[in-house]
Amino acid sequence: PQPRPQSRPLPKAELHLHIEGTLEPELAFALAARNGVELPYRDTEELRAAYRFSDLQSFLDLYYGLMAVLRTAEDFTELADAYLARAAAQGVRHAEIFFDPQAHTARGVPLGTVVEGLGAALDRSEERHGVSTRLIMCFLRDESAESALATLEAARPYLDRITGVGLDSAEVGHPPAKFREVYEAAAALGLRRVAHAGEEGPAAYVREALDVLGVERIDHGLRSMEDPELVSRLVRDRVPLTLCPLSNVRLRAVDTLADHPLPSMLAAGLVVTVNSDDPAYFGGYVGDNFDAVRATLGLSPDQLRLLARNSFEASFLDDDEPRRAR
Ligand code: ES4
Ligand code: ZN
Repeated sequence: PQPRPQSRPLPKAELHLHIEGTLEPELAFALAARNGVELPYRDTEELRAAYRFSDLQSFLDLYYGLMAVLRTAEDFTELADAYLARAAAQGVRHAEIFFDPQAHTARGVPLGTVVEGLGAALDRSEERHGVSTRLIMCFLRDESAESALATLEAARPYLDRITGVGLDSAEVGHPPAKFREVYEAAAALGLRRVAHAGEEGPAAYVREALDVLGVERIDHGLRSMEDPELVSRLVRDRVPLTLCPLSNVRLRAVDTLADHPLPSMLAAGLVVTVNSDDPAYFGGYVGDNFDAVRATLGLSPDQLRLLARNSFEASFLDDDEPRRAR
């Protein structure tokens, strides 16, 4: 049965959200027309029909391709503003937003265009949507460590807008340790650190992200469950894991939503949160993810409230900042 959306959604923070993954087919076609970009799809239906992912890589191929429509600062402003409006409607009061600088600079879109464009939407987000924000710059792990370092260097003029760094894209074969140097440099610049790990890659990548990169949060971290000693450590140190249930189903990290380890992760005492990852591609925004796990995994109201509380605890909001929650 379709989950019944909550009439008054739980206030929550979203901590795992790729802004490029909020590009809805309708906006993609509007931007393509405006920018004179030709898309290899006739219309939005044909595009949506192409969302038949078998794994992370087949998703990433489509995702990077569709970004061709994002050209101007205004495009990025519209993209972020549309996300913030949808997120606010689903109870999001705080959003920590990933972006992929290299996916844009590689196509000739300057980093300043991306950051200023996103920044314009973020600057008015509290006023317009009631959502506080942070921006996290992700390095593409299937690109070289040198490219990541150059990206960090290029971001220096914009660091007042950037809270932290992350690591995303194709995981297997690109272990965290490849980025030791760039994470050391990021830490020296006062940036917070997170990384995708244990989505398709093994639990060992989760350990390595903690030990070598010094990350404060793990994005996904699903496969941590294969390593009981690691689970104990994550519980003891209260390392948050930003789970994305609908993403895991679409990218086949789990067979079905009913098989998702979220309940056992909660039972183990892990600080887990629920997030949308790439909502335009994976069938829903963060409230839709909450609705789906509630309906399919039978989470209790207390468990749902715990997930929401975890999201604020795991955020990079300062303790004295208004969190617009409760
Ligand atoms: C991503 Cl689901 C996922 N995993 C890794 N990298 C990504 N970039 C955008 N979505
Ligand atoms: Zn992700």
